[in-house]
Amino acid sequence: MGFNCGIVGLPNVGKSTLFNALTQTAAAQAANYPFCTIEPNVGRVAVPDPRLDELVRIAKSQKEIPTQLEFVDIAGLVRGASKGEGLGNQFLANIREVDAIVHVLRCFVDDDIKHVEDSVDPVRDAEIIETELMLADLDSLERRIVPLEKKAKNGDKEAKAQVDVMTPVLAALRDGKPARTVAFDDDEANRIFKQLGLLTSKPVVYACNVEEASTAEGNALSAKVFEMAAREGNSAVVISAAIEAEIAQAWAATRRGRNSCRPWGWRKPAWPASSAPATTCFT
Ligand SMILES: Nc1nc2c(ncn2[C@@H]2O[C@H](COP(=O)(O)OP(=O)(O)OP(=O)(O)O)[C@@H](O)[C@H]2O)c(=O)[nH]1
Ligand SMILES: [Mg+2]
Repeated sequence: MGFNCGIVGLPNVGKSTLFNALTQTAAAQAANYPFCTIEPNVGRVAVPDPRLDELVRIAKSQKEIPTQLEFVDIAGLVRGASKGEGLGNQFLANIREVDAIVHVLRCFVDDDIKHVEDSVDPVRDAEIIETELMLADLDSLERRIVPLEKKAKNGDKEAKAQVDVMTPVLAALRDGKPARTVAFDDDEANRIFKQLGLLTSKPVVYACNVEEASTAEGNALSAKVFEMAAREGNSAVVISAAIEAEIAQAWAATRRGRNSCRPWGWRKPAWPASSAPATTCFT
């Protein structure tokens, strides 16, 4: 079974550009105006794994089917989205089922690319998005708990178990804390918690979108995001979505020209493996 990631962030920060880089396509329209994406873009990429190559070799398998990562690129969220600002928050339903959230944060300065908050501050932006995700979770739980409480009062055990999980999560959300801060120590409660599909219960990877020159080391803005991620127990990576998308598309075009990675056995490309597209074939 593959792993699914939902890509979130403010408008115009590079979400679709990153989606195109990851999927080696130009499938998602990426353009310099907020709310360019309206309908979600869904793409899958194969994850290269040298261990699988070795198993295929030993077992002399006819086919090698690598695991897949699915990415869902959705419309940008803005401050007040839960109250209908911008495009609202209805499209978050498209990422309720994902395993992890990739949160794209603008860490590049470029006066030609409009920022909806009119200044570049990735930590503030992260808080805006996290607040909107918490409000979406709060709204969804508040609607779901009412009928369950009635059932629980009438002796429905499953409903009672769900209410027992939802109640501390609601308290945390009302207190401005994400659902992931609530811990349960029994398996059944954890199963119910996972089934709630709360956006703020999912692990987050902050993708710091920096200018090309800072791809290797990051910059002062991405350093602040790394500090925030460490405090929260989340992770962060540095990317330059624009240059990654360019490389990925050039690489995909070359590969189409050659038909496939096999049977020629390609040489390692000039750029380091860490910045190579996910479906790059190394031999
Ligand atoms: N200078 C610079 N521009 C970038 C970078 N990444 C993306 N952009 C530009 O920023 C603009 C917005 O990029 P998108 O990928 O469409 O942004 P988005 O977050 O999907 O925006 P919405 O769909 O409107 O929410 C485009 O013009 C991109 O070329 C970057 O690393 N540096
Ligand atoms: Mg977009």
